Amino acid sequence: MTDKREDIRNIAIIAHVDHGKTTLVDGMLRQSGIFRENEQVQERVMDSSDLERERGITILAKNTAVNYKGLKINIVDTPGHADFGGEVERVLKMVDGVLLLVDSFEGPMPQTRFVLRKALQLNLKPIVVVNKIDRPEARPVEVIDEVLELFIELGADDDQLEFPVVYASSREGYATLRLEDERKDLEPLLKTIIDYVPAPVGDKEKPLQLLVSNIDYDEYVGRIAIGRIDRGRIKNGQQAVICRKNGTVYQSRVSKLYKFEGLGRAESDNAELGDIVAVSGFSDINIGETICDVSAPDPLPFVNIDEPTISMTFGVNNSPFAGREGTYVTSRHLRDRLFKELETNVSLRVEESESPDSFGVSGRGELHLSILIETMRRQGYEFQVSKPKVIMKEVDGVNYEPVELLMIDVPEEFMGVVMEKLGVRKAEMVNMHSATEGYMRLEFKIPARGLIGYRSEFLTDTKGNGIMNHIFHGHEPFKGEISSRQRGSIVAWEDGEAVTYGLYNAQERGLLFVTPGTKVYEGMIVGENARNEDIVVNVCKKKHVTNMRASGSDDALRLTPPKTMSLEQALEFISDDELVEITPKNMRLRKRILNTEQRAKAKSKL
Ligand SMILES: Nc1nc2c(ncn2[C@@H]2O[C@H](COP(=O)(O)OP(=O)(O)OP(=O)(O)O)[C@@H](O)[C@H]2O)c(=O)[nH]1
Ligand SMILES: [Mg+2]
Repeated sequence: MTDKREDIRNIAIIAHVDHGKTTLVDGMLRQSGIFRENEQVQERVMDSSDLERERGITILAKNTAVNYKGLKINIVDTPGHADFGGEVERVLKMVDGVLLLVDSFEGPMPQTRFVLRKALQLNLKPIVVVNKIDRPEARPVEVIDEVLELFIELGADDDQLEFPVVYASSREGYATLRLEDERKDLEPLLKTIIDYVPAPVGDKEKPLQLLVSNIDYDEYVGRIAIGRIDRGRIKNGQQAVICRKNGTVYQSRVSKLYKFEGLGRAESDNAELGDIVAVSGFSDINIGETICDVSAPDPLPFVNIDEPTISMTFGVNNSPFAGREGTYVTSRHLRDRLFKELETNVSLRVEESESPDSFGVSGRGELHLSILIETMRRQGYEFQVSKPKVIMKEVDGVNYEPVELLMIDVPEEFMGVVMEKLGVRKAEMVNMHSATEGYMRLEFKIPARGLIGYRSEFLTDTKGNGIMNHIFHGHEPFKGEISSRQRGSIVAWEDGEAVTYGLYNAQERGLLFVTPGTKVYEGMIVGENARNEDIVVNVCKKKHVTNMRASGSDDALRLTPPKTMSLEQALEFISDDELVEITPKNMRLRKRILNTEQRAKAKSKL
């Protein structure tokens, strides 16, 4: 380690969901002067994909860079949602320090713990940023104590415990070193980064080593590998070898080399130790592989990514409406797409099954999988998926199941109902204390199984006033059966179009999901039965013409507005003998066995 890049700092911004990471990047970009004066720049500009913008969350980690007093700060913005933890794990290999953002009101949350643990394990220098200090309910002094406690709990060494603290408001674009200081701009934060995060060190003169931490795609140049140069230098146009994780090696030419600048990438002729670069020319390069000098193919170790906790099947759509709405509908399409996803989605697993039409897909949570489903749907894929199941593990003949740490903030009045519902789901309270303004903070250990489907119930029970967060805790012996959904499905009797008359009769049984004019098929789920059993209803049934005069027209029949479900809600709703059919235009719920008679027979055999 002879060389040091004093002109560079490489950092990642990590935090719990919504603590203000992407907004902070906005502020840094703005104040570094990369935008023209008066240029209209959208908020959270790094959240660039449609899904990220629609949901207001970061899904993929992304690189950017700002210049500060002649130095370059490479920044990686990371997602805070627990399901995308794999994204954080893989990018931490690119940086020497992290900004750990903590909301000055909420304090450390489950994902704060997860990302801090990962950063400490890699020995990265943390800077604690107490963010959102503009909030009237901010309690920065207590939050720092809580953060310190967390560091100690996670076994931080003395050096790591000496973390600097910066107070900030991402949204207002200022940072200060002391609460009483003037709140002006982000300069104090940038200065702390330069002073505290170590400059990259290594050997500039030794053969090239570049660990690929991210993959991007460009229409013109194809796959782009993104990573940091750990050793040596790279030149545009040079030959290099890729060391794969399976030990094989192949050679190709660097056809384009870029460095990050603001929101974009700038072409560059060469780069060296410490630079974070994007490289094209390697058509099937993957995350975790190392780009090396031809003379010295030495791969670098990649991080161990945590295992998936839930899984579901993705199958070819075999409903009567199959193939009508999608562009990619065959098992070949589905297979290729899923295996392609593995190249960049590092914490995902895909397995073939006994049937060529169905694949097991495992991920880190319901959102991890539902984002994949939503992305594929928008790309023109059509398929069907099963209810997510947790992944069990056998240790010495004993069944172990994933257990999550659940943190809940609720107004006191809702505590009773929350505790009751969680009890049924086999949760065990581990901590409870009162937070500010009549809120209680409750902590539970709960089987991951028990959490599936709980979120929507929780929101209803707390009238939208509760906040819940959970994170993988570990595997524990199976905690016993948890009784599932209390309601059955209302199932369509025949193929056709739902009409007011038929629906009117059906709605007496429960809550409908469809409206007059919706095309349905036998075995499709059109509503939720108030009772714990399925019922078959003919929603296509028209009124007998002869009755016309007696009871007035269809218009007189009032239908309650149908319940519209998000994809996540649909996945939570279905039972094991049901599926969700996904097409670019529609989402339908259905029984696995569509034929009413066959379904009844299958059930009687159970
Ligand atoms: N009051 C206040 N609100 C803020 C501040 N920074 C961010 N917010 C708000 O907090 C919400 C989340 O901000 P983001 O920047 O998307 O948070 P994030 O940490 O990037 O979220 P994920 O990437 O999804 O984990 C947005 O509504 C912001 O407007 C701040 O300094 N003060
Ligand atoms: Mg974000």
